[in-house]
Amino acid sequence: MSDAETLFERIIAGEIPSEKVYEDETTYAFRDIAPQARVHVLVVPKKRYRNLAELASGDPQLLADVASTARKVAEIEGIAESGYRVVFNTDGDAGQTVFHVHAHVLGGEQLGHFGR
Ligand code: DGP
Repeated sequence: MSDAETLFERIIAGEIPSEKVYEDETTYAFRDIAPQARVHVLVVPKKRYRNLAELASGDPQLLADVASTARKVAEIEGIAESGYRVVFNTDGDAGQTVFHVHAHVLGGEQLGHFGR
């Protein structure tokens, strides 16, 4: 992992404004700037790992915290019952653009199926 700070460290630090949905000791959740669904919230661990694979091997408890925050976001946003999707884009073919692992929580409408 490079030491270069990513956009999300600056968002977590409040240096770049964001629309916060939830925060606790280890995670921060905020609205995506370019929503792909009626509800589109990003959940990030405050400690940076590059992607899901590095988070899973480096700090499984923190991955569990991210999953727990995704569930809380769904409850806060009122989509826990209707259903929602949680996505971790990982590197090149998935189009990951910010290399600070984040879960996309998507819902609030019928989502299209996976694919190209
Ligand atoms: P990914 O492609 O999985 O790396 O997703 C990065 C997401 O980050 C993308 O959906 C757009 C979002 N994003 C990029 N810049 C900003 C920003 O400055 N503020 C917010 N709230 N979201 C951002």
